[in-house]
Amino acid sequence: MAPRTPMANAIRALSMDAVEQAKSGHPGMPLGMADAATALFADHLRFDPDAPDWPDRDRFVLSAGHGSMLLYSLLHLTGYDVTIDDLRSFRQLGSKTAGHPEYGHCPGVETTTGPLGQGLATAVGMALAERILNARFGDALVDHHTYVIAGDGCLMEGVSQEAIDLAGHLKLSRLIVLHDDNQITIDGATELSTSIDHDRRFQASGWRTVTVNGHDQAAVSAAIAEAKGADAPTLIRCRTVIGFGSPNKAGTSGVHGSPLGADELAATKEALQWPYGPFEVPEEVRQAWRATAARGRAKHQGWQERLAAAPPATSSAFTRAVNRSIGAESYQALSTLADQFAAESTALASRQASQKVIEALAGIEPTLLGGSADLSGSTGSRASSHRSITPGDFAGDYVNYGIREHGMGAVLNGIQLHGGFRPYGSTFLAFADFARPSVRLSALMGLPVTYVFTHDSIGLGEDGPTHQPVEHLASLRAIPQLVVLRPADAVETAQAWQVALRSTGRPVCLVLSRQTLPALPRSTAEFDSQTGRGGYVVVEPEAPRQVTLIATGSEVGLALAAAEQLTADGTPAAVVSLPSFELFAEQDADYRDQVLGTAPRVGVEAAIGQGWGQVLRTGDEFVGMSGFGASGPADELYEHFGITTAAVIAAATRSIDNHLLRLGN
Ligand SMILES: Cc1ncc(C[n+]2csc(CCOP(=O)(O)OP(=O)(O)O)c2C)c(N)n1
Ligand SMILES: [Mg+2]
Repeated sequence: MAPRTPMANAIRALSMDAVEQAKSGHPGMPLGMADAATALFADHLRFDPDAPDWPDRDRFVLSAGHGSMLLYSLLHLTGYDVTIDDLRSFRQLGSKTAGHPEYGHCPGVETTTGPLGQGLATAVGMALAERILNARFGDALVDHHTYVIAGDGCLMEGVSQEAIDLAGHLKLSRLIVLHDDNQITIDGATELSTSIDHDRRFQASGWRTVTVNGHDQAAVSAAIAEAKGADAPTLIRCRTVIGFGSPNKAGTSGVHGSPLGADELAATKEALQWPYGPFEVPEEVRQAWRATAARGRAKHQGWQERLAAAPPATSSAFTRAVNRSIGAESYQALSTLADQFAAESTALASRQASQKVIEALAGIEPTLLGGSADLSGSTGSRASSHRSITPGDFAGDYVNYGIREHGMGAVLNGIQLHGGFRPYGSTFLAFADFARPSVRLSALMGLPVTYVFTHDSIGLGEDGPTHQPVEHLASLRAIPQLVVLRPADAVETAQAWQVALRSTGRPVCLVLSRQTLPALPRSTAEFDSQTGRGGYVVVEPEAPRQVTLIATGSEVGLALAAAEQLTADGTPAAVVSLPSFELFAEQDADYRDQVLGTAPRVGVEAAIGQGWGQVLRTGDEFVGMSGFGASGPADELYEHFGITTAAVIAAATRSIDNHLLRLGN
């Protein structure tokens, strides 16, 4: 037995035991990758279990998240705060050791994984952030690698190609991916559904590739050593046997995702020459594992000394970056801009107002890292001072993500998780669907990533229904822990950016118009009584309200026109702007009641009505879309789909009648 085999077998045994105890989980992957992971952690990975958040640690991402017990075993054995009891409570409610690794639940888990491919793409963001931060602060403070274990499934998912292409193009040479090349997925052999040549695929994308026996720790270690000095990212194909050691299940999909069962577990331990009981690890193996942390601890100490010796301006800028702090001057610039928009009654498309915000922030907010999925101009996401990151040159502050929305979202998450930046990325709202799995993970992980989604309705006009979002607002609002903002004018847009920058624990989507929006009637911009509240009264008639018109974004202007006429014709109407359902829902009931009033209501939004039940009651009316849009000039589309002043007035009358009828009954 090679000297390190017992270390790998400790991972195997703990993983099998935990899955058995939980009566659920995935033993195949930890059994198969235990050797490769041992080579990585014991020989290369730079970590300090006492400082899981040390900024210059290597990052390790288990993209094949179903193999979570591999990671939990490693964290336990190397000395993180993951106890044997934590392993015993694998997959139980409230435990650190969730079914799939969850960011924020367990020290040493760098990102939430489980949706295949997502971890790999997130790791590309980490590797990118490392290089950009290195360009700013130098090798003394930022000089680490990003390692990934990815399975066949990760490499099949489309997002992997988006991420691989970007990583190869940018020459993220500090990214090293270990492929658990076992040629098995759940349905059976990979040949059921793929015959891809990964070497040629990765090489064509600008990567180095090497194939090793994944059960030969020395070979894996040598491949990693070589990859660390390379000038391109490396794929190490570790040829492995899924369920390695299991006499009857190794090499089959049967070992992928169910407990081995008592008999097979015993037979496997015997085959591995592991004569120990459940969750038992002999002391010499424990010691060997704990010793692996020494290298990282020493590196951490050296790094702390270098940080302490750095010039104060450098260390404070570095600390600010890793804390992802937004400077006071940025908030100041935002409120100055909002004041100016209010004073000048600026009429702008909200995408243009957003561009002005970005222009104002780009020069003064070093943590802000811009980018777009090839729609920089149309979404207004790029400032004149922005400089693109280019292959091998990371001294910029703007990422050209290419037409890769899903990958962009994952990379945004990776950048945010890495630390050093507050990233935003832009595309059209209709293509938010392409980014959705990443947006969902931003929300699940509570990452304050900013998504800039423009061209937010039929108001984009001629590009037609493929590009006109209809259900997207509702579907984004359905994601928990995500703030969606659809500002109605330039002031609200600046304030929406303020929400984004202030956010610490959740992502923000800015939903912006292509078409010009008139300024709402107001004399001042006050974040705390306007967008900061999620919803507020824009116009209150002098006489008591007989109807309340509630709208978002471009439709607030429509509601204002309708209210003016209604009030003039003897039906006093109030207008409420509701840029964010989520923020509004968080206000106290008194405030919400005061804003919404008791009068009959009409909701107006050029989108489907799903979700409006939060503010509309039985008898209230909704003016919006009930199907897909169409290609044509925007004004004609609003007419065609009946989202007009006249329609809102008619809906107001209906709403009043409905409520009268209900009272009469
Ligand atoms: C996006 C996504 N689709 C489907 C799944 C369900 N799933 C989990 S593991 C798996 C098979 C993965 O195969 P592979 O990566 O080769 O893992 P192995 O069986 O070798 O451990 C599937 C389909 C998932 N987790 N994520
Ligand atoms: Mg596989």
